[in-house]
Amino acid sequence: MTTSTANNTPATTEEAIDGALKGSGKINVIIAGKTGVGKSTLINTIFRGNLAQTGSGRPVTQGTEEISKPGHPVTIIDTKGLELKDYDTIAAELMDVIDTRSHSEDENQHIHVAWLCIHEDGRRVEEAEIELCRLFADKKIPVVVVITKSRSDNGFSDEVRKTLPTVAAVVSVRALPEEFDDDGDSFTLKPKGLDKLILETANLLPEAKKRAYANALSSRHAAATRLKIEQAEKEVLVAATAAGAVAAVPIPFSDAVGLLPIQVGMLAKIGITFGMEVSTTALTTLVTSVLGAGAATLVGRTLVTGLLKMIPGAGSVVGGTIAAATASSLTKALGSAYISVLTRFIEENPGKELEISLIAAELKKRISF
Ligand SMILES: Nc1nc2c(ncn2[C@@H]2O[C@H](COP(=O)(O)OP(=O)(O)OP(=O)(O)O)[C@@H](O)[C@H]2O)c(=O)[nH]1
Ligand SMILES: [Mg+2]
Repeated sequence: MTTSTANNTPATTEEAIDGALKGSGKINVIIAGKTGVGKSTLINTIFRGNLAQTGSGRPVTQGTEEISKPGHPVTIIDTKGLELKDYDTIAAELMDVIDTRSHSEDENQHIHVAWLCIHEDGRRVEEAEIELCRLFADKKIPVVVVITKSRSDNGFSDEVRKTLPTVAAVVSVRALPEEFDDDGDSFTLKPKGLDKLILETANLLPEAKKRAYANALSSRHAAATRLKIEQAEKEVLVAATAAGAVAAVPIPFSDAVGLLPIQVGMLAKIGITFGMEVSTTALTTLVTSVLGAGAATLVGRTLVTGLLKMIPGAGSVVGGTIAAATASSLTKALGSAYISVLTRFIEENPGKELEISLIAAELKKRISF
């Protein structure tokens, strides 16, 4: 009960939080395209935290800059100079960056996907863009072509698909609303294609990166919310199964606190998918705000009592033993309650940072302990 089991069940709350952090990993995205096509705007729209504006940019080579932010799992490799005369030098440098990263034993260094941005108004795929796609294909980096500032496609995306047959997807987007005034009649074109870009990119990422990706996405997009919920539900299933395994031999009620590290890990992982800052401090705050500072002992027991109230017929367990099915359902109940509180928060506050104390208070209300 108090030691880690072979299936990596955490033994302490610290271990649980650490596991949630380490298991999330990093995602590295190359974004390439001519100056002014809308790369930075796209990054700030798709990802949380105004990444391109507030993240620190580190020049890596003449043509590339790495943008990252503490507690944010995405690093952007922003590539400039696609239109410049010395494109060849810049492309060669970019390939060096890719090679160095892909040879690293740390998978968190690898490039996971590339977005090649082409301005719709240009209506043409340049030689440099064709060449870059060929290089990405050689390096086995999946590519999404993003046709930016889109107003009317008029067959351009089909042409792009034909010209760049190796790319995984072509998505037309409008990252910002556009207002027109036509002889006094004003109308607005709303942003478009962003949900599609989010989902196409999700399809290209390995399963192990889905939690990090869900974290990185801004909750202002419906597709992001959907991915966050889907991923959080997976975390709940895994935790419920682990709790069931711990209680495979019915455990005395007083030992139910042994389930706590599993539930702490689950809360942390759900918090990450919904966009919590990915750091030990932030996740510890998240957990203690729900469970209290002495989470591992007394409060844990109160939590179990509170959760048991949520399961019809389980009240009789108090004082007796907790069976696998009960351990599993109370973990599920806690997870579902947390997902529903978080979902409500992001739906009411799209694109905003999570307010942990508010969310914790709401969860406490629901599980009534
Ligand atoms: N109308 C409209 N304007 C956009 C859109 N996306 C970006 N812009 C504007 O285009 C200009 C350039 O956008 P950026 O995001 O800075 O372009 P960039 O590719 O990062 O440019 P560099 O960093 O210089 O290479 C800005 O004025 C944006 O506001 C869009 O979807 N629609
Ligand atoms: Mg930029």
